[in-house]
Amino acid sequence: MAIKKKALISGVTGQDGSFLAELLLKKGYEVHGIIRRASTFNTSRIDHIFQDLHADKKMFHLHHGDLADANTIRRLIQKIEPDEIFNLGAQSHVRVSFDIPEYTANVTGLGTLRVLEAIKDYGESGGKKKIKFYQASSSELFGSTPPPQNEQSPFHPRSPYACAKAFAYHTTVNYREAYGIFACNGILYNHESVRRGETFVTRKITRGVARIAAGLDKKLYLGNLDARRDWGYAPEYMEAAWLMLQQAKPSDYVIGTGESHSVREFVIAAFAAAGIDNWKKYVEFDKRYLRPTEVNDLYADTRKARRVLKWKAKTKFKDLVKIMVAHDMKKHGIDSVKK
Ligand code: NAP
Ligand code: F7E
Repeated sequence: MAIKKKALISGVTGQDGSFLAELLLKKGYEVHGIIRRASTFNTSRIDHIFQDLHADKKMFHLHHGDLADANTIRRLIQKIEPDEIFNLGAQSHVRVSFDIPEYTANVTGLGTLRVLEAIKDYGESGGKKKIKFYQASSSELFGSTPPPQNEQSPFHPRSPYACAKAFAYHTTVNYREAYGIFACNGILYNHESVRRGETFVTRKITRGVARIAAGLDKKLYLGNLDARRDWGYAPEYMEAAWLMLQQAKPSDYVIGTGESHSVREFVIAAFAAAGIDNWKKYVEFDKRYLRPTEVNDLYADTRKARRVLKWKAKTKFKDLVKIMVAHDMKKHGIDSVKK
């Protein structure tokens, strides 16, 4: 019988972590996830996994830990001895990073260094596994670099979040070059789903539209409608993350759809999917949602991912909007989404 691979996921309770856990379990991995202690339940995105597993509960394990706590990270890696580590944990909200820059740098930036140091020490102290490492890098690294961006495009971070991710990106490359660790950066463009956090713009819009359709809200308050993003479907992006660690050599990859749309286009598509005319009647500007420095336009040049990983985004913009609107409408008992 083939030996089961073990994976350790930081950020397992987040959007991506939950999809990645499902994917790896389907592939037969034993999956370990790091969760933060919270005063309320924070496992709603992964609770169903325990129910779905039925008999074999030994395949999915959760451990308390925090990316700010190097001792625990180190201890978990030594105890679990994973084959692959996916570092998805982060303070991941760009707007919030302007309010808590030091915390963001600590978790999103230094957190990556802590995991890599623990991997390095594990190897140097006689650990048997050659642990592979995936870093959740971001298109935010490109910031004001004009699109399309690829693996060679210069970085120009425009937020404390992006600065922290730039530190993490370069640390990942450095540990690969300096210590021979199989470490990859997945430079992922925005990816969304029904599990997207409700304060990111796509989910805020689909949730708001559904609440308006249900008569619960009269207005949706948004910031900059002109920003353009390359929005893809999150489960597909976790397949790309996994593929990176299955290659013969470690490398860095840009992952996106190759198309950009404005926030305004997302709003129009979401109201249309809900069958509501005249979106302008409902959308109000609120300057609280502006950022001191904005990222205007991002879309990916994904030739490398297509060539090496044989990966390509499948879900198109309009379908993504419909998936999210349908889900949020259903919560209020409304079943119809316009074709
Ligand atoms: P998310 O939904 O915000 O999830 C973030 C995860 O990190 C959550 O599980 C969160 O735990 C955990 N976390 C936060 N602070 C932590 C800490 N101090 N120690 C340990 N874990 C901590 O983010 P996501 O959308 O799934 O994104 C996953 C990763 O990809 C992040 O690193 C993000 O920056 C990056 N990324 C995302 C996108 C995107 O479009 N989604 C694009 C590029 C890169 P709680 O549940 O307890 O809060
Ligand atoms: O903003 C504009 C806002 O917060 C998108 C994270 O996953 O993707 C995400 O970062 C755009 C920005 O995502 C509102 O100004 C307008 O231009 O949904 P967002 P993000 O900043 O692109 C990257 C790739 C990551 O790595 C991050 O972790 O939408 N916008 N009005 C608004 N944004 C929000 N949140 N709320 C508004 O009301």
